[in-house]
Amino acid sequence: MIEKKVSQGIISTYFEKLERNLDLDVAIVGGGPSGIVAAYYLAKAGLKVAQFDRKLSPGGGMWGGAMMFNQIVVQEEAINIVKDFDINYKPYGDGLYVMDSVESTSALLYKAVHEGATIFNCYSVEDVVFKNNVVSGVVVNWTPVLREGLHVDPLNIMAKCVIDGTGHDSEMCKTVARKNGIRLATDTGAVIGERSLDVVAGEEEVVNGTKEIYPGLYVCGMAASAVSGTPRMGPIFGGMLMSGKKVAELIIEKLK
Ligand code: 48F
Repeated sequence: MIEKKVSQGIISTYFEKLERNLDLDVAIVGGGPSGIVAAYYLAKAGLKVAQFDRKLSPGGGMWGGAMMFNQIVVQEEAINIVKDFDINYKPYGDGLYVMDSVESTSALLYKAVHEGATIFNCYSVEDVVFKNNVVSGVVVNWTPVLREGLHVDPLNIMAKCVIDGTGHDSEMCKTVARKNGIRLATDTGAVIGERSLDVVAGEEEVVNGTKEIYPGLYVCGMAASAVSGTPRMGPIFGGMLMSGKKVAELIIEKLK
């Protein structure tokens, strides 16, 4: 009965994959470009890493380029990362390069999973596990359960480190600060909120702001800008890639 075998194949391997990922080195919340880059380098270093995105198609804001013109721009400093992912790029002058956003996003996703990271799509992270004042895991539920407002309890996934890669909303940082009355490693102790657009400052400061923002909780990408109150930068993606690589390096150093 091939019909039964097809279903069995999916169910048994899916639950084996889920069980294997109940205890992680790193849980990444959000499947945007910075988080995917982090997943790739963490997996490459041999760490057990899973990434959770609430959407059917992870990739965050990279698919659509700018205003759905599906090209993106990357600066010279990030080209080594682009090469690690085998993405085609064209020089455009002034130290800038252009890339196809669909090729770029799919390459990031493919290489991260191929390197050993697991991506769970349609998962919303609704909270963290908070033990002895350390962020120690994530609390997950199906996105459709949350959208429908169904009264269904979530599951817990333990992790030595959690990365907030949720983009402009910096959801994990906000949740941890609000629910536990703690101070984050920002100037005010709270999520400051991103500032208006400035490409040069935004790109530099998103990398500077990529850090352990609270014990066990790291922040990368636009979430790092939002938390530390630095400018947005628009559809230039070098800072996102460099932020993802930096957060991976910080965690590899910590867990070594
Ligand atoms: O915003 P997003 O693309 O993350 P990023 O890595 O990159 C930002 C750029 O795309 C762009 C930019 C570049 O200059 O400014 O905006 O910071 O992707 C964030 C992902 O996180 C998912 C969301 O679906 C998106 O794919 N996400 C957000 N909150 C949750 C979540 C959550 N609570 N649980 C699961 N996924």
